[in-house]
Amino acid sequence: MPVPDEQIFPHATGNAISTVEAHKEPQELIFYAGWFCPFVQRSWIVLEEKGIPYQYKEVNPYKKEKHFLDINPKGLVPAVEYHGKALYESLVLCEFFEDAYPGHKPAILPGDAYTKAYARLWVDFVSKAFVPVFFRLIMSQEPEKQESARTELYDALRKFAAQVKGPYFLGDEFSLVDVAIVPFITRDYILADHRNYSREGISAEWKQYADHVEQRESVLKTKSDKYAEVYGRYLRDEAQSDAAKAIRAGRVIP
Ligand SMILES: N[C@@H](CCC(=O)N[C@@H](CS)C(=O)NCC(=O)O)C(=O)O
Repeated sequence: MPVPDEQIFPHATGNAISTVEAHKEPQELIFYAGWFCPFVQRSWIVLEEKGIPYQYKEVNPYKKEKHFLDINPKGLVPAVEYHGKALYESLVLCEFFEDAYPGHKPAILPGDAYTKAYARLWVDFVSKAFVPVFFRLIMSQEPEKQESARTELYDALRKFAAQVKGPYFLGDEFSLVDVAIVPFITRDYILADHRNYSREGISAEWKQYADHVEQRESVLKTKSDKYAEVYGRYLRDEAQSDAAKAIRAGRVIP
């Protein structure tokens, strides 16, 4: 029997347990999270990078409970309540944290207008050219569909890696571009185990970048060790998440 989405493992595991434990106390910023979610990990990394006080609340978004739909009508994690007002969308939240907590460093977007716009261009590339094909490759069952998704994924990551200044995407400073992609790097062992993916098969630049960025402290602090159990539903093409339904229907993921 397939495991329904609403019965996923209920809490963070691995390194992320102690980060969750350290953020139980009420704060003016409530972070509604799912430990397993790569989009959550983006916003969580920025909270940890900046040392912003937040209260972590685990939500199972597949249950679509009313109290959570009141915060995010889309019913997706991550979401926040800030002084009683709600916001959601991982990348919007990352920029919100930067704007709402200007005293909390490091900045995740460069001060220079051109470089900031350039960073946003590559965040957009991650959202459009990489994330959908990451899910499509995991969900593909037939060998020829896997092959075509893998070719598309490799092509996107080669283009991305060719722009990496090193060690981070923009050079010495960790930025929103790294934040946007690193949760998927943390989970790429699932592709390596099941979809014939390898970092070195993409390019030496990609491997060097991926090996380095996944060791960032904020990434390690927000990392769980049970991702493979969640992605089993995707690997068997049984997931009923909004993203999985969109990928199957050829729609843009929500
Ligand atoms: N575009 C959203 C995507 C968030 C998202 O898809 N979250 C998933 C978990 S990884 C979710 O809440 N899924 C619940 C569902 O699909 O019903 C973002 O970047 O925040």
